[in-house]
Amino acid sequence: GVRERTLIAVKPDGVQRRLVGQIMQRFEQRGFKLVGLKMLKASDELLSQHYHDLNKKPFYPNLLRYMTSGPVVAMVWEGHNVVRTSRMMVGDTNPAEAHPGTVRGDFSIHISRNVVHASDSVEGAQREIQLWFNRKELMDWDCCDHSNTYQ
Ligand code: YYY
Ligand code: MG
Repeated sequence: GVRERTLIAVKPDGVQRRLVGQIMQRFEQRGFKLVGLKMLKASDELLSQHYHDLNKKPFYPNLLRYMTSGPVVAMVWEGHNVVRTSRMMVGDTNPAEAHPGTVRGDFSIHISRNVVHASDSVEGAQREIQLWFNRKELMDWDCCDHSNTYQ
C-alpha cells in the first residue's frame, strides 16, 4: 500500500562527504514522503540490533567501527513499494556492482564505505524503524500532491 515505510540512513562517510542533501533529493523527487528524520551518533547497542544478522561476519568489527565513527542521518520514507524501489535507488551492496544512477553507483567505490543504508524487506523495515525512531518522531501528514502521485 501507499503507507509502506522504509529506513534509509546516510552513513558516516556520506555525512562527512556532504552527500545528505543529494541523497534526500533523490527520494523527494521520486515522490516518496519523508515521515521521519534525525541526526545521531549510533550506539554499539543500536547497531548490534540493527545488524543482528551480521555479527558473525569477518567484516563486522570494522563495520561497527565505521558506523560509530561519526554522525548518521536516519530517515523514514513512505510510499507505494518504497522498500523495493529504494533498494533499487541505492544499488548493490558492493559499489563495484552498483549501477550508475544509483546512490552507491554514483558516489562510492568500496563495500566498506557504501554511503547509505536501506532496509531490504517490509518486515525488516518495520523492525529497523522501531529501532531507530520512537512513535512520536514519525509524522503522519498528507502530501499536497498525493492525487498526482497515485491514482
Ligand atoms: O543491506 P546492505 O547494506 O546492502 O548489505 P548487508 O549485506 O546488509 O551488509 C550491511 C553492510 O555491511 C553493508 O552495507 C556494508 C557492510 N559489508 C562489508 O563491509 N563487507 C561485506 N563483505 C558485506 C557487507
Ligand atoms: Mg542489509
